[in-house]
Amino acid sequence: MSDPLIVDIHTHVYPPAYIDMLRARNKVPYIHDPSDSGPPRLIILSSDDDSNIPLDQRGRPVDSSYSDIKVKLDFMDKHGIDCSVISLANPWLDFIGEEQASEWAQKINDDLESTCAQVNGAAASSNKISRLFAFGTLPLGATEQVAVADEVHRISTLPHIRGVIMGTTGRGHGLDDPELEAVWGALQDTQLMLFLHPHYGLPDEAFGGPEIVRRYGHVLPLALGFPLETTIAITRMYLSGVFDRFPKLRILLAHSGGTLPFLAGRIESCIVHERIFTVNGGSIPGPQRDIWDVLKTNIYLDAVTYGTAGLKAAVEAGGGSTDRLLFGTDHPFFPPLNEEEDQWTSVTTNYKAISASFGEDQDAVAAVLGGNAVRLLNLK
Ligand code: 5CU
Repeated sequence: MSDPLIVDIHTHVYPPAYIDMLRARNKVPYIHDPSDSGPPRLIILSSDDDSNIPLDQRGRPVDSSYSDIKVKLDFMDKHGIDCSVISLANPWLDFIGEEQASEWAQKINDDLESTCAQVNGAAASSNKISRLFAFGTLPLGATEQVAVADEVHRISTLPHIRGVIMGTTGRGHGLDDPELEAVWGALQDTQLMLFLHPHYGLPDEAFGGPEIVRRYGHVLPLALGFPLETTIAITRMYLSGVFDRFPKLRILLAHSGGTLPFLAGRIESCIVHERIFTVNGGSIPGPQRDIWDVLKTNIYLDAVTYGTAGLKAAVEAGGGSTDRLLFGTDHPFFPPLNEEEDQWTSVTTNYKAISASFGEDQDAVAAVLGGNAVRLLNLK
């Protein structure tokens, strides 16, 4: 069998204009340039902006890998990645309100489109597939939800946009918000994939308070807060009947669905044992479709889980076939701590987990590494 195509569907960028905007801010999210000319600090998580930590050490260092597409292309070459579907990194445009939200969304989406066009135009014609595609971003803070839906329709006509990335708060009130109905409708009509990604984690109290969070750096917010945030968001969306009203939505969940594959049975069982949903005074029934049906029909999972147990649960939750699981790296997050390292451990760990989980079936490995992305996102 020839080498499989490798497609990275979980890989982020901050276009230079977005970096400049973060640099001009002094509250989360922002970039701080230390006085000692050390590397700039990216302070985007609420737990990053801790007044007990000196400003010059808050957050994490941010280098050109976050914004320079050439660095992304080098990273792809180094890790054997043929094609990447790039997306704006968190917290996207969540903090930008009203008319500025639409301006920024158009700017970022047009920038992503032209970056893909330029890179693909310059790439060797012998490549098996174009180098770059993108998930667009949405002006979720716009005054009217129709402005968000309009941007979905607009970007669906751009040649390299294959979906949109969205955080778990939607328009600020979670994904069961009626204010998102027009957005779900637009996504269903255009069949753009929605890449649902966490950013806010859980309140510090869930981990024992800020001191405990600080003690363990980013481990609690990223390892536990992010996946639980995703699980809560998609569960609220499901409970409110979004998948009954929009049965053709396509959603890609970050980090293999957080903990959804493991908890789906428990969610289903609790619904079956819940007599009345108190929404609207108890007159609204719970979801009509069972969660297993939604997992098999509407939901796709990335393979960014760093272990065989998570990957196997992801496949099992989707009905046992590997055709809903898609390789990703999370670049530029989780760079090696030792700069001498050639390949990133965060990436090789995922490659190894895919091989250890499905290695007996080379077709399954090829599907997860790239075949599924090519088919589902119509990559050429
Ligand atoms: O694990 C991840 O996906 C990330 C991410 O996307 N952004 C971030 O700030 N940290 C980790």
